Amino acid sequence: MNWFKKAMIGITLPSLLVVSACGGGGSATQEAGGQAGGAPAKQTRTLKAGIGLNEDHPQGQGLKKFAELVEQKSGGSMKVQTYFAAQLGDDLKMTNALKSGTQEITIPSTSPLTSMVKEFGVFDYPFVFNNEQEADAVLDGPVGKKLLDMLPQQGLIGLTYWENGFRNLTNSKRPVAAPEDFQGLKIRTLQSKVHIEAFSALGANPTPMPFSEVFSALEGKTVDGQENPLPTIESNKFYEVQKYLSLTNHVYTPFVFLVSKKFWDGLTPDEQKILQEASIEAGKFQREKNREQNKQSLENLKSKGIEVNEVKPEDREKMQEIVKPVLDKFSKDLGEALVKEMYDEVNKVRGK
Ligand code: TK8
Repeated sequence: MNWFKKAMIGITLPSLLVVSACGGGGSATQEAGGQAGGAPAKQTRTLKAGIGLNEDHPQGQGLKKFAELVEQKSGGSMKVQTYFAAQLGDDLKMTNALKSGTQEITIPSTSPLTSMVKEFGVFDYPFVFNNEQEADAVLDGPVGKKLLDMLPQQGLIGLTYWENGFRNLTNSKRPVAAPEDFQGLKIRTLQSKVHIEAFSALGANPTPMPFSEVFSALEGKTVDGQENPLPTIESNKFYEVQKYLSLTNHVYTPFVFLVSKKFWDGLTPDEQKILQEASIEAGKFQREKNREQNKQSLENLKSKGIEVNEVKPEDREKMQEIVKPVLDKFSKDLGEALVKEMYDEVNKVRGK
């Protein structure tokens, strides 16, 4: 075959290029013969992207949007294979797969990443944000950037933040409205020291575990409760195994959009730009969907029969006071300047 025919195949039939399913560094295929005739070889890359939540959850919708955008922006030369519902493993397992280069993309909660970058613990502080706009300001501002900049030394590239959201407590024992109601409750928590110690301070019995084990732990009563944003409580059907939903809104969890550094370093600047732009664009879409779904899920959960209770502002303040010494202790370790910068940014949004 002469160079012209080869080039034509590259232009008109890129989808016929065979893509090998190798693991490391994303599978890339070059047409045999490569540069020989002067026409640059067309590379097709296939990226494996996995998340912990379901396809119908805003995180899943966001990932599908990201895949579409990457395919569009690259003219089909980059393809994203999507995996939902922890099919490729939980947040930590997938993040480790990125480090070793056997998976290209994942979008975990920041909390389990505290075992790699402890400073992510500042996002586990309860009662920092009152609304999503305050979270956006911190995540999209210098504090969020500082944390993303700590990822490359862990073999990870952090492109942007998506939204997991404000967490609410569910349990099978009683409505939780005041601090005393936490007493003795066995609660599944995220794998984060800040979460574990904050729940202990409130008198609960925290049991950290990966997300995919939560439903059966609730069902088998290994734990009494768990806490997650409303869209997750609905999408993962926790209402089937929980009686009470308390609108604690006690903490906001970000998702962080991660790419394997091993893979990233082998990309052209153009390819990197495509992923960067697509992750941010899809992130805007995902945040919007999540905020809509949050309202919708509250209605849906009520109609499923879970008993919902509010938390009075004064009880929230009491909870805040109880966890304060825990947070002061962590700030010494995570960096008082960083923590201050986070609160300053929030106060700026509040006009203080
Ligand atoms: C999904 C997790 C989950 C998180 C948790 O992978 O573990 O409770 O809130 O949604 O990131």
